Amino acid sequence: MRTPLIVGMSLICASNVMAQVYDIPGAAPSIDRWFYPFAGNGTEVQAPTFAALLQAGFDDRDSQMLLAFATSPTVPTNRGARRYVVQSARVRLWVSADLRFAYDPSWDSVATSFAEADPTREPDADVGKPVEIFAAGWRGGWHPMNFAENGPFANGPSFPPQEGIRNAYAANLDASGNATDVSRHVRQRFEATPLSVGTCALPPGTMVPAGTEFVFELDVSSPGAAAYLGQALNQGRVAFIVSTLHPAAGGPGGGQGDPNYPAFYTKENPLSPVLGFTPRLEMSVLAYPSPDFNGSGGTPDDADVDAFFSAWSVGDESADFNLSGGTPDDADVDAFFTAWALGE
Ligand SMILES: [Ca+2]
Ligand SMILES: [Ca+2]
Ligand SMILES: [Ca+2]
Ligand SMILES: [Ca+2]
Repeated sequence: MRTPLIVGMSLICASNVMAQVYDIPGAAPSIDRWFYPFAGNGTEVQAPTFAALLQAGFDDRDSQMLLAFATSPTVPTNRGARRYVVQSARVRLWVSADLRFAYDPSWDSVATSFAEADPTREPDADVGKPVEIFAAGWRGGWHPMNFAENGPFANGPSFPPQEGIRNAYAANLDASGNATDVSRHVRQRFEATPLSVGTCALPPGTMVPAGTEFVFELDVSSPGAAAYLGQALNQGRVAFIVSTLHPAAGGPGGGQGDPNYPAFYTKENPLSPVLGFTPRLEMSVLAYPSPDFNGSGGTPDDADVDAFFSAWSVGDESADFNLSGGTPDDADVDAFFTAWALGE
């Protein structure tokens, strides 16, 4: 009866490939969407970001850019959200509109965006507003895996305009990676915490020309970001929102007058492939083995313990559960049972 044993071992190896760092060298987005009540269906050639500060009926962060990137199959899925450690992650975007905003490389407090007459308003210490990237939060039954690039801005009508209805939103994260909508944080008077403030090669305060590259080096070390990214990698798609608090010129909701806010190339822009301006994600991920050791899916159970010890007892590298290298030892048993008891 050797054959079943061989089959069993191959399953073990298939579900627990050796300790590995996976690199996403520069993925194009599956979604780059101007996320705005009156925008189109995801095929726009640029995505503007602007604010409708304190304007009833509109979110403060009125016009956002939704980005989603497939991380699978480059990074294997279903190891369990806690089994991924993102070592680095950055997003690159290119400015599509010429000389419309000044470069601000640092975070600004929400109090700098309060009304002029508000006694709690704080002066902005540096010229301009930062370009920020946030985790994406979701409502209306949507999530990164079921939302298409032409998915609905809101589940109900977008007109007349309403606050707080967008299906994807710029989010703060708690320590478990849970999202809170920051789209109205100016009127709700709390700070928004992006994953990164975009930087470029210009001196601070400079008006930004079209074609300027913005790099967002994501904070991957905070517990909330680590949890958020782990959940995304476990499923196979990660989503972000790019947002700024540049007030739109013109009437409520923006869109009139001379624009003074950023806009970014999308993958649909005919110039993006020519000039290399397609948005991209670069990510390096350490993926630990899963306590679902036999790859059966579902909650790890006794069969996974058996499968682990079958590999461990013969010194198989798949049982190096803590990725320390060398022959699997007692520390790997501890690491396995710690993950097994957590159910992931
Ligand atoms: Ca698009
Ligand atoms: Ca500023
Ligand atoms: Ca299993
Ligand atoms: Ca080890």
